[in-house]
Amino acid sequence: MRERYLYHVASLCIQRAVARRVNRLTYVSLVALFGLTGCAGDKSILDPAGQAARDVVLIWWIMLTFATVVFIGVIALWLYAFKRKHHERTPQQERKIARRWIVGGGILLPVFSVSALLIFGVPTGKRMLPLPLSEPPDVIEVIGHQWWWEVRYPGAEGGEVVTSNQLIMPAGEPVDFHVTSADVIHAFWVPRLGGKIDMLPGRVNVIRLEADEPGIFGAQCAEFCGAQHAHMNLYVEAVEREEYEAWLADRQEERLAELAIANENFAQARETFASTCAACHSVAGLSSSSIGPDLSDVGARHNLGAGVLPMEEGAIHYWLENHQTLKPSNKMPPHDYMDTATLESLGAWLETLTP
Ligand code: HEC
Ligand SMILES: [Cu+2]
Repeated sequence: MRERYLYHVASLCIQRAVARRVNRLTYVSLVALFGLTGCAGDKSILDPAGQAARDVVLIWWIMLTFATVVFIGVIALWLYAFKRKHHERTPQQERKIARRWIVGGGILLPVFSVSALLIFGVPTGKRMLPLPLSEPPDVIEVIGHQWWWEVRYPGAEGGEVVTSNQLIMPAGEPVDFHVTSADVIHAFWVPRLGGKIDMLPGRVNVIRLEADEPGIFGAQCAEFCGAQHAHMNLYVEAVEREEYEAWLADRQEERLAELAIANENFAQARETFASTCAACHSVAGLSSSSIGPDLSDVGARHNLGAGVLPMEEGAIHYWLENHQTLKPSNKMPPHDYMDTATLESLGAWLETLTP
C-alpha cells in the first residue's frame, strides 16, 4: 500500500506543477519522486525478508553512499576548476600534477573500490550458492515459459507435485531452486529474498534462498523475454513446515484426479476440456501437457495469467473470454468461436479445482 500512496502523492504534485508551469528543475525532481514508489511493496529490494537479500541491500547502500561521495567530489572539483585563479606553472610541474591524478584517480581509487566490492560481494554470492549442507535442503524446480511459470516439487512425499504461477515454500530453512526455461531466456527473481538468476533453455541453474518468516513475496521475470515479459509475475508464499507438507499432500496426483471428476454437474465441461483444452493443459487424471499452465489446482490460485487477473468467482470465465485483451499475444489461442454458456461452464468447473 505504501508505494500506492507515494505514487498518488507524486502524481498529484506533478499535476499541480504542470498546471502552474513550474520551472524544469522542479519538474524533473518531481518526476524523480516516482522513483520512491520502488522503496516499498512486495517486490522491494529495500525491504529484505531473508539473509541473502539483507546482504544484497547492505552492498547496495554501501555502493550508493560511495557513489554519492564520488559524485559530490567530482562536482566540487569541477566547480573549483572554474573558479580557481590562474597559476603560472612549468611543464614539469604540470606533468607532476597530471601524474598524481592518474595514479590516484585512475589506479588507486578503482583498486580500492573494486577490492571493497569483492570483500562484501563474495560472501553474499556464496550464501546463494548450493554448497553442501548437513541436511540437504528441499528442491523446487521452476521452469520459465512465455509468459508463465511452471513449478515442480520433485521431492514431495508420495510423488512429484506440479503447479503453475504460484510457488509455496517452507519458511525458516534454505530451499534450492533449480531453474531452467522451456523456450527463451527468462530470469528468476524474488527481490525480497535475494539475487536473481538466469533461466536458460537446456541448462539448470541453482540458487539457494531462505525466507526468515512466513509471508507473501512477489517475484518477476527479470530478463526481457518478449511482448508479455512485464506480465510474468509469480506469487511466492513462505509457510510453516507443516502447512507446506499439507499443501503438497493435497496436491498428490490421485487426490487431484478425484477432485477433477468429483462434480457430476460438469460432465459436459470436462468433455469440452478434453476436446479443446487438453492439448495444452494438464488436469490430473484427465490430460497431460505442459504447453500451457497445469490447471489441476487452478481454483485455489491467487491470480490468473501470471498476475494479470486476481482470482475470484467468475475470473476464469472472464479470462477465457478476454485473455487476448488482458495479455495481448499470449500463447493461448482465443476461443471466441465458443458460446458464452460453454465457456462459463468450463470456468465454473475449473474453479471447483481447489484441493
Ligand atoms: C494452444 C495451447 C492452448 C490451448 C488450446 C488452451 N490454452 Fe489455456 N493457456 C495456454 C497458455 C500458453 C497459457 C498461459 C498464458 C499466459 O499467461 O501467458 C494459458 C492460460 C490459461 C489459463 C490461466 C492459467 C493460469 O495459471 O493463470 C486458463 C484458466 C486456461 N488457459 C484455460 C484454458 C481452457 C479452459 C482452454 C480450452 C477452452 C484452454 N485454456 C486452451 C495455452 C492454451
Ligand atoms: Cu521475461
